[in-house]
Amino acid sequence: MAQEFFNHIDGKWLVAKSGRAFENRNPANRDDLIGLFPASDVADVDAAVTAAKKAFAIWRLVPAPKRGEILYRVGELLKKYKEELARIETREMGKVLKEARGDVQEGIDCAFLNAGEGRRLFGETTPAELPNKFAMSVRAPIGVCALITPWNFPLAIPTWKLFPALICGNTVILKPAEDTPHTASRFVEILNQAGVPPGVVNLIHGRGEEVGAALVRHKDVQLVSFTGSAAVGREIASVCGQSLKRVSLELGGKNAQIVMEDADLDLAIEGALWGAFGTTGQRCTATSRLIVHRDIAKKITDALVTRAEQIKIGDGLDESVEMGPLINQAARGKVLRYSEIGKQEGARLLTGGAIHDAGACANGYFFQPTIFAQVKPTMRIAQEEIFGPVLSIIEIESFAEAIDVLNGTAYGLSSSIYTNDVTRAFRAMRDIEAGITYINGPTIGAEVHLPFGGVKDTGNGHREAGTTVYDIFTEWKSIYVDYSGKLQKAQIDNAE
Ligand code: UN1
Repeated sequence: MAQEFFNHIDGKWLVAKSGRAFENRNPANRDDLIGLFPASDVADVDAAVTAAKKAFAIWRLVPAPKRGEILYRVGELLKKYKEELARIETREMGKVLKEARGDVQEGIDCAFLNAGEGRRLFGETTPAELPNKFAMSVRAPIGVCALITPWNFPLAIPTWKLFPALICGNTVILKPAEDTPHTASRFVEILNQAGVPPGVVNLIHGRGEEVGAALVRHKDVQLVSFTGSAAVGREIASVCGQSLKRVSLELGGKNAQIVMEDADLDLAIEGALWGAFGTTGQRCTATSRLIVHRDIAKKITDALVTRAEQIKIGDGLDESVEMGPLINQAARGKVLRYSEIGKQEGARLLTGGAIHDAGACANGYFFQPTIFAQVKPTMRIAQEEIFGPVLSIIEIESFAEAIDVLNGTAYGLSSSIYTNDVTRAFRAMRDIEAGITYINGPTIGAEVHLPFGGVKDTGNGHREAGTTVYDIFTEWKSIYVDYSGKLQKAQIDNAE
């Protein structure tokens, strides 16, 4: 019998009201059934929103430092269960254990960062323009927040959204991706253990088309925070636009690493391998384009191909494995399609480009590390998000051309340049159109205390993490206190 998992509404673990359930299987081995999860619909969403709305009336009045104390306990428990959580993640998502531990660590970092914010959440006090008058701004919670999270960081991304939402006094409905519901269930158990009161965090499993759509349309949901594809992001934004709901979107990327001829080439090669093939290329921040000066292109390309072919592919639970599977059949189909498109467009396939189903990998969604050379910046493989282990190498002749090529896509999340020329480094920091720029580091590896997000089609202007995330999860309220005892008219009584 498969293990059964539940929704969490108002402190209770419940099956879907319809009684339906869906299967969650290991992408490294389809025969491994992880469990059955509720296939929820609008009725379950309604119940969760009602619970979150009721809990908000109480939670918003709990002093933020007290809310922070709960988050400190959550951080301690995430530390305690780090290994268990990492193994759950690897089994349902496929990333190798070392990376799954990193994903959990990002959640731990996020817990402590937000716990501390419970004693800050600073506003401003300012002088007033009239005598005997006081002015300040404070942050106020928004209400019920829908958090719709992806499968590629099954713990870290829910924590990026949920901890700031809670510390600011909001209540939430978490809707995790259908491919990684187990990590989310275990996470919510831990939140309960830490003392999060009933109704403050509700968990609803199910499909985006049902649960996500119902959340986005619900009149009592005040905010939607979504990480996923640009196509779905556009749909969510247009629905939220109709009801003027606040919406924060973290969407795709087509991130590039530039390597100039003056760079430390060994370092650049290490960076490109990690950026392109880490997490099987399934990060929004993954390195998908390598923009290389033509004088060093051959050396870099040869080394990358040799190294890519040595990457050990397999089940991420095996500590010696370096690259796990793709998340599901559809994802692998997409990566295979793009490999075909690259060939048809005239790029040169140097290695990979095919499914990997040898030996123990026969039952999973594995794909070979893939490298294309002679890629033109306008080709589809250089423009569209693939979300897999595919690297396109583009040669350039100058620094200016490198920046133009890097900026020449619809997205702008992460970016990187390898150079030892300080002038080029500073110009890149200024001229690259992206939310994140690394100098002499790969495009992946953002830390939780700096803003995370991007420009252009990567989002709608918000930044998660850092201190900027609190602008997503609060309303600013300006407060004036007049203690003059008389009517004072701003802009009029104090005019010249
Ligand atoms: C993502 O892929 O959506 O910067 C998040 C990084 C990680 C987070 C990635 N810390 O690669």
